[in-house]
Amino acid sequence: MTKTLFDKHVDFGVRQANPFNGGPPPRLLGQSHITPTDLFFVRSHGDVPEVDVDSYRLEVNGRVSRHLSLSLDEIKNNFERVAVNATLQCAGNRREELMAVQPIPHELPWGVDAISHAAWAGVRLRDVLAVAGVESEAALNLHVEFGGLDEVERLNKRFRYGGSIPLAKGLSPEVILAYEMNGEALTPAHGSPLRTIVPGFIGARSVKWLERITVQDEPSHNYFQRKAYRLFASNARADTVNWDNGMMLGEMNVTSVICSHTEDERVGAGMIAVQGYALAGGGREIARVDVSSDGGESWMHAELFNDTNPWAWTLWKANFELEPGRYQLVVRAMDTSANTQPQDISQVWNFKGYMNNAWHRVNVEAR
Ligand SMILES: Nc1nc2c(c(=O)[nH]1)N[C@H]1C(S)=C(S)[C@@H](COP(=O)(O)O)O[C@H]1N2
Ligand SMILES: [Mo]
Repeated sequence: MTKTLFDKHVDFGVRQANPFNGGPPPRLLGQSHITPTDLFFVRSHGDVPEVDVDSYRLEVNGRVSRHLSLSLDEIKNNFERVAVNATLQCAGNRREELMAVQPIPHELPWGVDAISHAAWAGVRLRDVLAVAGVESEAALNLHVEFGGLDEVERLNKRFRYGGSIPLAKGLSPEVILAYEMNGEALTPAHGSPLRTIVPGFIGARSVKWLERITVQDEPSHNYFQRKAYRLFASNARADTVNWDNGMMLGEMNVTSVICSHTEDERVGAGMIAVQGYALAGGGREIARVDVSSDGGESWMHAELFNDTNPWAWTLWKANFELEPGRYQLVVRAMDTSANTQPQDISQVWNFKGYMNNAWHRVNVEAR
C-alpha cells in the first residue's frame, strides 16, 4: 500500500508538516479498537530527533540512591517485558470546536482526531526505579520528570521537551517505558527507541524519545509542564494570565465523540448507525453512553464495546430510524465515578484550548 510521510496512511490528515502533526480521518478512527500505527495520531512540538540506538542511553537520576545509565539492550534484557493496551489523547483534542466560540491563536485546530489506541510493550517504570533505589514509601509528594531528546523553540529559547507526573502514579504498574507499539519497534514519529506511556493521563506526559528520568521534589520546570498544558478559567487571557494559577493537567476527563458522521453530512433516510468513541480518565471506566438525534431532547443508550481495560477507550454504537429532515446527533458519556460531560461548549472554553469534553454535536440531513 502507498504510504506518505512518516509511513502514515494515505488518508492520514496532516495538520502541520513541520513539525509533523496529524491524525486519522474520524471514520477510520472509530472502526477498530486498536488504531493501526499508520493511522495513529502524531503530536510533536519539535522535529523528530535522530537517535543512534547503539549509543543511546537512558539516564535515571535525582532523588534516587543509585544513578542509572542504561542502554536499550540493558532495558530490554534486565527488566520484565510487560504489555499495556492504552489510549493516548492529546489535551488539545477537539480544540477546533473551542476555536469556533472564540479564536485560539498559535494552537493546532484538532478535530476529534487527536486520540488513538495502541498495544504498547516495554518495561514498568517502577521496576527501573526500584533498581535506582526508589520504593513506594518514597512516593509521598515526589514527582518523576521525563526528559525528551527533541528540541523545541518557545519564547525565543531552544530547549528539550519534558514533563512530569506524581511519583505515586509513576509507581503504578500501568506506567511503562515502551519500546514496542502494535507488535513492532516504536517508529521515529512515535518516540523511538523509547517513550513513556502514562495511561489515564493527557498524552503530553507520555514523553517520546525519552532520555532522562529524574525523581524530584517538584513538578518539572519544563515549559510544557509550567506553562503549556495548564487549564485556566474561561476569562483568563494569554497576555494577562498568572501562569501559576492554572491547573497542571494530569488525569483526563470523561469524553465521548461521534466518528461516523461529519457536520452537515447528508445521509439516506431510514436506519442509520451512529458510532464513536468514549474515554474516561485516571483509571475510571465508561459506565454509559447516551446518544440523541434531536439535539438532546431525548436520549437512548448506546451499545458499548470495550475490553474491560480501564486504560482503553470504549467504542459505542446506536441505531436511529430517520425520516427525511434535519437532525442534531449528540453524544454524552458517564464514567464509573458518575462524572459526565458539560452540555455547553462555552463552559469549557479556555485560552489554550484544552480538555474540551462538552457534549459532541453533529448536524445531519436525512433525505
Ligand atoms: N519528546 C516529546 N514527547 C512528546 C511530545 C513532544 O512533542 N515531544 N508530545 C506530547 C504530546 S502533547 C502528545 S499528545 C503525545 C502524542 O503522542 P503520539 O505522537 O505518539 O501520538 O506525545 C507527547 N510526548
Ligand atoms: Mo498533547
